[in-house]
Amino acid sequence: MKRALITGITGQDGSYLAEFLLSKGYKVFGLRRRTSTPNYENVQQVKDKITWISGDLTDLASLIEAVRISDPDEVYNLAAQSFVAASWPQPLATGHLTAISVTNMLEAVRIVKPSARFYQASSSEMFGKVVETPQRETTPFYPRSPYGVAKVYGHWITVNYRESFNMFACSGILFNHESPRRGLEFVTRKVSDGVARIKLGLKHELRMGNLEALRDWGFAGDYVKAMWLMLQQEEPDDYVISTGETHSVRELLEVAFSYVGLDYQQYVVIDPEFVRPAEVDLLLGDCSKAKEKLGWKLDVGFKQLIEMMVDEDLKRVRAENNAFLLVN
Ligand code: NDP
Ligand code: GDR
Repeated sequence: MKRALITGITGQDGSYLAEFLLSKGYKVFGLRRRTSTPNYENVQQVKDKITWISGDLTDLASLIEAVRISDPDEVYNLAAQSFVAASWPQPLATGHLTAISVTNMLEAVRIVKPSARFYQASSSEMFGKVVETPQRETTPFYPRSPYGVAKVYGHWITVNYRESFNMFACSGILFNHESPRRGLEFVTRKVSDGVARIKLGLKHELRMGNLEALRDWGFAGDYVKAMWLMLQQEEPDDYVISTGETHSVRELLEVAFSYVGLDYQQYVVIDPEFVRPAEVDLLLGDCSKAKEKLGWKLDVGFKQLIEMMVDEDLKRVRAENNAFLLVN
């Protein structure tokens, strides 16, 4: 039975990856940090099948212990401060968590189990103010936020450990991917949750930032399969994972609101609070390398993804509201 250690397992990607690896017969170990209120929402269905290890990205001793306990064949390093907008007010925490902690994890693997295969969650945010379109593995980086800068460090330190210590270390340059488990502050989920609340009469406006930003949005459930495929190859390498389509935030609003029979223009208010100090205007990935070498493909398209998220939020908000009405 193969053994995998996942950091960031309580997040969106970690939860889909855990389910996927369990379905493949893996023994899954999940690193969990101490929080005042435990947060298992995303992993509810598989919580009891995961072997939990207490640890924090910033605490090398705990990561060494996590690798020792799990004795992994594969390590998926997904944990990070992952919200771009939060990286301006918290640049140093973002640097510690999203950049330096990658070295902590690589060191833990190098010291305890250097033969383990390592996946680093790199990001299309590294392309930032894009130098070419579409973006591919060879496109130079030009990050536009403290988050993007931190991810560039994480990417290069992963490449460096591969080249310095001959470790099987891969970096997946993933473009935006979403799901009903996406954090509520990210734009797709903010919109699907907002649409559900407006449709149910619980909210009357949705305050947004830059509607012209263009993103290449895919489904998280498809993207975690690419992570696994990267670690099954003969040689470690880096891959872009994307849909090859780009859509604006405005289009996202149109699709989500019209799905429930509403016109977004009657509800959306532009609020400078959600406009970023520096924006990534356009992302569009070319994932032909992943398609050819990994045989990776995506199943869920943009419209289907957004409608799935609206459906799930309608169900959840309706149930929460009914429960509230019953109690009060
Ligand atoms: P989430 O924000 O949903 O999950 C982040 C995870 O990191 C959570 O499990 C969180 O734990 C954990 N974490 C944060 N800080 C620490 C810490 N100090 N110690 C241990 N764990 C910690 O992110 P996603 O699932 O969306 O993304 C996964 C990774 O992929 C991230 O590195 C992200 O930057 C990267 N990425 C994501 C993309 C996307 O579109 N989703 C695209 C490209 C890259 P807790 O639950 O306790 O907060
Ligand atoms: P992003 O995702 O920054 O691309 O990073 P996010 O969904 O936060 O923003 C996408 C685009 O939407 C614009 N936008 C708004 N964004 C938010 N969150 N809220 C708003 O109200 C709003 N209005 C407009 C943003 O300006 C931006 O252009 C995500 C994260 O998952 C990263 O961890 C990951 O690395 C990248 O995707 C790839």
